[in-house]
Amino acid sequence: VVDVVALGESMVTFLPTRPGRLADVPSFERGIGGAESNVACVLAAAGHSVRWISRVGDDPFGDHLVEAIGGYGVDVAHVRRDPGRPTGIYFRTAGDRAGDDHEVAYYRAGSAASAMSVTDPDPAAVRAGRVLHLSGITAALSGSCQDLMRELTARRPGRPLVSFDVNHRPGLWRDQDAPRVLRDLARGADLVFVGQDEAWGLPSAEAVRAALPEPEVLVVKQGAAGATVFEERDVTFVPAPRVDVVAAVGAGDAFAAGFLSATLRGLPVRDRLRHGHLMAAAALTVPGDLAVPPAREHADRLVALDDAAWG
Ligand code: KDG
Repeated sequence: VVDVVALGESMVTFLPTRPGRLADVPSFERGIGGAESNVACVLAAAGHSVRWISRVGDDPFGDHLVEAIGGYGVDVAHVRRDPGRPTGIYFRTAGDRAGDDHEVAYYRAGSAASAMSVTDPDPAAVRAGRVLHLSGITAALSGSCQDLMRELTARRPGRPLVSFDVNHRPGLWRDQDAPRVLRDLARGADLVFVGQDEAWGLPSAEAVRAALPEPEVLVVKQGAAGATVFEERDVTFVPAPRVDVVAAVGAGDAFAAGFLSATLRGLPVRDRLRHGHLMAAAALTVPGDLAVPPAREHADRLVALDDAAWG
């Protein structure tokens, strides 16, 4: 049994080599992106056994994703190659310091991953972890992917702990009611991550909890301020460290990985949040979607700093 299975589409990412509008940028640097594989890579770097499940094209970008994600120590044996559909790619700018105005251009419609369904990938491989990590992005990829997400978030006896990051990406949802679909999926999960800015227009973390009472653990991320965890009767807010943001993309994934890692290690709620913030800080301070996170011993020392250091 692996610690975590993460399922979702990954893409080769192209980052501009200088600032400006996508329309003007003359050259790009290659990276890797994909919310769920970002989580998988950070967890593997933190010493967990992790499997990434997906589909990629039988093409050079598919080769690159499998090699790069496998290079983090993630098990990629269950990534299927599709000779008839391409690997998705995307281009993006870094945006302003908060990452708010970054431009994204996806080339992923009809991708190999969009053909995922309730029977492909192998259902047994998907349920083989202690934790199954999913995100709302998958539900936007195709009808068959949305069916798969409904199946994986259905409450059934013996399923792994289902972790769900809402990850509302407005550019992927055409005429569908994304907020409703995402809220329905979140209801079926055991652990939910949601940013206050994507939380159905609700004004506070408490309002989000009132609207989403089902998950055992609900984490509401409040941007640069910090994050609040709701579990049973307990409510815990932990501030985030102040960092100079280079690019915000990928910070939510890193946060989820830090929180999940600390959860798997049975750490108290304050430390689970601090591990999330630390991993997010590592991702916020690099241009790419994925940063090399601090090693576990190093992260533990930073988490143990006194409250004054944590603000
Ligand atoms: O969370 C970061 C992801 O958004 C990025 O890596 C790409 O998965 C991605 C997406 O669909 O936007």
